[in-house]
Amino acid sequence: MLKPRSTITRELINLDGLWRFAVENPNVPEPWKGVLGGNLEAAVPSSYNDLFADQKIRDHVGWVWYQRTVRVPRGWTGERVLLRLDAATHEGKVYVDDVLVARHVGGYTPFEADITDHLSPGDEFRLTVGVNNELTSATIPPGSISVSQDGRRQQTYLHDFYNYAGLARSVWLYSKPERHISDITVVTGVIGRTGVIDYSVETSHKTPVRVRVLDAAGHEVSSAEGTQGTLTIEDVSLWRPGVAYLYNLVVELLDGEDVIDSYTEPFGVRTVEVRGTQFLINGEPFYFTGFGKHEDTAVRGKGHDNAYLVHDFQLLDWVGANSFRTSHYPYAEEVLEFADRHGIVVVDETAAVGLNLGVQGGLTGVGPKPTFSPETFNHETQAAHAQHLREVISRDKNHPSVVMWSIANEPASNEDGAREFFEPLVQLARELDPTRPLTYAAVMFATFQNDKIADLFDVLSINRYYGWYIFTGDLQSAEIYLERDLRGWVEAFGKPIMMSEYGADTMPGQHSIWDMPWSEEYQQSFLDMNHRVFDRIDGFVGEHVWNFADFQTSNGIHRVDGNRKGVFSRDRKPKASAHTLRARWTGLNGAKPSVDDTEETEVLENGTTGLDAAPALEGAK
Ligand code: BDP
Repeated sequence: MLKPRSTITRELINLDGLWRFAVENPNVPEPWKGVLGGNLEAAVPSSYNDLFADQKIRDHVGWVWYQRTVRVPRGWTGERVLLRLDAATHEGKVYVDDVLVARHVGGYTPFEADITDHLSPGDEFRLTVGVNNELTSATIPPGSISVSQDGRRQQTYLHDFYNYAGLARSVWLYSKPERHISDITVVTGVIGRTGVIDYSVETSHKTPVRVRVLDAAGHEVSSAEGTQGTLTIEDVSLWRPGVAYLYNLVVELLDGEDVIDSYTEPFGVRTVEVRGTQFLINGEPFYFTGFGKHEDTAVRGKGHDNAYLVHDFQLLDWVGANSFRTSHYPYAEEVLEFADRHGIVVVDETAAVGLNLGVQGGLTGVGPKPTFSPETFNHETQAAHAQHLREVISRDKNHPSVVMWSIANEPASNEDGAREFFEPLVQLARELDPTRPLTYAAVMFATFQNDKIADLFDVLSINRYYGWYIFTGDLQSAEIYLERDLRGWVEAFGKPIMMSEYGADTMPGQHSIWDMPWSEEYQQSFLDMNHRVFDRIDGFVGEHVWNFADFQTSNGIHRVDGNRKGVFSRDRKPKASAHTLRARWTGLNGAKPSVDDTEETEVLENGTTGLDAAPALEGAK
């Protein structure tokens, strides 16, 4: 799906700003039919939850309404007019005056409405957007809704980050010609010094197509005709981690000599490949350093913010990170474009977080239900996951920064039914994008002995909390069990392996000379312990600390104003561990840290394994 852009044939108006806002009201069943009642206004883009000093709005489960007036420029006569919402979390309904023009389920992917037939250029209209925050077994991510004793609807879900909702990304009005370009796919390869670009263009009508490649200075370096073909760039400048180089693909629809539509898609020339236990970018082994992140800041929740975008990337650079995972949902497109321009490598994750009922056990004393069954996560869930996958890959396929898709975070890959659930999704992802490796982040309960899906994927991403949720404060035992666990995966699957999550909650200002959980020193020692293990394992291709910054979570006794595993606080101040990481990562340039501690840890031979230790985690979370 093309991002709306202003070109010589297309105009673009940003609709961000303050919109009228109201929570659904049973007395006003069709709120789009007039001006929204009340006097609330909400910022777009922003999640709405933390904007108002009103617990009822924050906790509301169901629809909220946004509204503003929009004028279609008089000059757009003869053009198609579209509305584009970069996201409505988790479901959106769009009305132009009284008419429903679009409905979309899935909170982290864009959707559009062609509204040409509902108005005339020069007209002003009432744009009303309903947004629903409900999560069920038919949504990705999943959740469930219950009704409290006093009749309030309550949402529960299987991930810890707070269920922020609303219009957290931009809204656009744009024009495009009647005969237009509807999609572009760019796949790049390299032979010697020559860049080889396979392109394909979809158009609304059968019309001649011309494509031209411009280098960063705007010089044409290659061209071709037709809706698909191969372009070559001599003496190509590659897109490399840390050294981004972007070309522009200018696609034009022609009517004789006239250009009837034009669209410019930036792209980078690079290759990605998994070979043996190596992850190769441009044929060179790449070692991931960085974080799992969140879209999360105070007040705006998951609202996209360019100031935080710039600052977060500055901090990534400062700390020596070369990559991050879009845990646990695809981020705003601006984030990927920024990564493209600045050479940061991205593992693009879907919103399939929490396909795991196992984590519900423990404290409640009630045994967990099977995750995959007709009554729990079933064909409907799988269909929602498949649709989400289509939308993510369609949106993000041309970003050079995206080197791998993460299909899910911590699914119950150890449970019966996991293979039946995931095998068709893996197949679908490979059909949609045969070029990028696939991974999923494996939960602690999924071990190399009981995991049912790892062989379907290219890279093993492992989430482990030895020294935090288990062996809390006992880094010596943690080190032994972590090493045994990771070596088991390496030996069982012979695939590249990376640590996709490891982290310890830390209160800035809390200090200790002992291994004291929550202290800044403990977070440092915890990371050091993990790093010693990683450096001893061949086939290890990367480390993503959990998390880049502290983030807001749902209410619960395990969190103090959110998850505190950030290496930076929520307002982006470094904890001591930021300096530990900076010392380790700076100057690596994608190479694996050298092993300066080659001493092997003695592995326990008493029969206990990481698998045996896992149940302790259930009670701990
Ligand atoms: C992992 C989840 C992540 C959590 C983290 C934690 O993947 O989303 O925030 O645990 O508990 O299981 O900090």
